[in-house]
Amino acid sequence: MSEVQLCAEPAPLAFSPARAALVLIDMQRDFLEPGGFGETLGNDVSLLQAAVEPCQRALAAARAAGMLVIHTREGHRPDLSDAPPAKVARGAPSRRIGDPGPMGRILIRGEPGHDIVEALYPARGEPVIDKPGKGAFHQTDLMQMLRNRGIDTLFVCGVTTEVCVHTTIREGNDRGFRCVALGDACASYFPEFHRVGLDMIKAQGGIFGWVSDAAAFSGALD
Ligand code: TIU
Repeated sequence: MSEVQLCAEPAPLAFSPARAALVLIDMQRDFLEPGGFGETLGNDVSLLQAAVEPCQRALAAARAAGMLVIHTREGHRPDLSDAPPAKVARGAPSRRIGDPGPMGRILIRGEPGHDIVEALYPARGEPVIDKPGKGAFHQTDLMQMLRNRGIDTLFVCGVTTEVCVHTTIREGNDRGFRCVALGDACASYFPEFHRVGLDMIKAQGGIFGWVSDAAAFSGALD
């Protein structure tokens, strides 16, 4: 497929699907289901469910177009050797990273809660990036993967808009990628942060990216 046009803000964007990747950020049970890390921080996790269907739509379109699809998961080694104490110390004292929860140890790799929700489960061959931080580039091999494939444009979905999605878009923008948030395929525990988070990306002529949605993305690939 040659270049296609995407409706986006602050301006439309032409991209080549062969040089683009769909990046699904942290659609993990620990963030979307009761009992995980998100809830331990005091959040209403049901607010994130709104992003699942638009993510499914974007995922189906990217797969059908043969586009690179990358999934990320936030989490840590079982011995917590990669978890900064300043991060572990946050949240309710009895329910912190590494503590037992209803879906296994909270935000620990290999535990059920750390895995991706069933509706968006990675297909065979789709890379899954395990990241210790909020951004998907920090301490991961994402940059190498994108460089190896000649990727220049990232479509970013997932949770939460103002935390891991934002950090990843900011990191990607600084590394020279054109980053597009698919707004309805992102969600936050704070609807206001979601809205303003998307506004921040596209303000000032698209200061660090573009904002579009799952329908426009799948329509562009049709
Ligand atoms: N708490 C919150 O909003 N987010 C995170 O801790 N991680 C992600 O955004 N994935």
